Amino acid sequence: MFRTAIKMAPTSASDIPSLNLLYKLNKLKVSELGPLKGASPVHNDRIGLFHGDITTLSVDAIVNAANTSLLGGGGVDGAIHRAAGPGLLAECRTLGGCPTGSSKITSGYNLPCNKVIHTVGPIYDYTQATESEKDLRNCYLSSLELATQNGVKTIAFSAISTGVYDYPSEDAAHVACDTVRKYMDGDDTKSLDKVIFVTFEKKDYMAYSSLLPHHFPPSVPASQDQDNITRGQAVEAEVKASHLPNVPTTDPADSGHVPKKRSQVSGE
Ligand code: AR6
Repeated sequence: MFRTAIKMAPTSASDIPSLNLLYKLNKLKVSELGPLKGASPVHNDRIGLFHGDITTLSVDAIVNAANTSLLGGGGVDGAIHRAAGPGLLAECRTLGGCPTGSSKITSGYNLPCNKVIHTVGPIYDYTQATESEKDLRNCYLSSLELATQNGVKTIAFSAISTGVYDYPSEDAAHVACDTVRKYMDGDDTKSLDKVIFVTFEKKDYMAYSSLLPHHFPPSVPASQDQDNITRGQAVEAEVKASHLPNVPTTDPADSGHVPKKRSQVSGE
């Protein structure tokens, strides 16, 4: 029997719900931890949450969780290389690798995005947690800096290091949210139109759902905001509702990713 692969239409940045919309629709709840000191709702229209395959996103740049060789691997790296085609590997071969915590940029080739930013996350080390956190922070920061330097307006991050590299999901989501928020706080020119956090496995979706409201709290309690929803916002909500992630009950079909097996780590 023949099986025909069904290619999903790419999802654009504007199709991905912002935190403001997720709060209005009650898809994101106020954090039980309360807002982080210094956190505010100012960026909530420019932060998005997507649950699914990053290779389907038609944004300016997607961020790959690569290894120091930059020559491909499993997990999201493998998915990106498969979808981009051989041109991506050919360009990666010219880059001379990349150290942990740093990032390099290439074209997107057959992907619906324009650019791929390849960042190298830390292999999580419980005995050197501070070092791992510093490296992960630098991944997000160097990717954001590269994005700004290259005129990238919409960027989607995979959950760096939370797969084969074993970084605990909640700790990694905290680092991701904190680094992005601080970068946006300091970005007076508003160089970025949208920063999207992409989650693939349920554990990462749950981590972001609980930590995003801590770092990017709603302006007013969600219940009051729902009462104040305007007609325009209601239409916007209806249009985007079809793209909203439901709380997943299972993990997505494998994309070459085998979670949590140190023996899978190669190429370093
Ligand atoms: N779309 C979005 N996210 C995905 C996808 C996808 N198609 N596939 C997996 N993820 P991992 P790491 C998520 O293991 O931990 C590679 O072999 C996944 O659920 O891809 O940084 C590299 O070459 C997880 O949340 O990257 C390196 O050797 C996140 O992507 C090594 O793995 C990162 O998981 C890097 O390990």
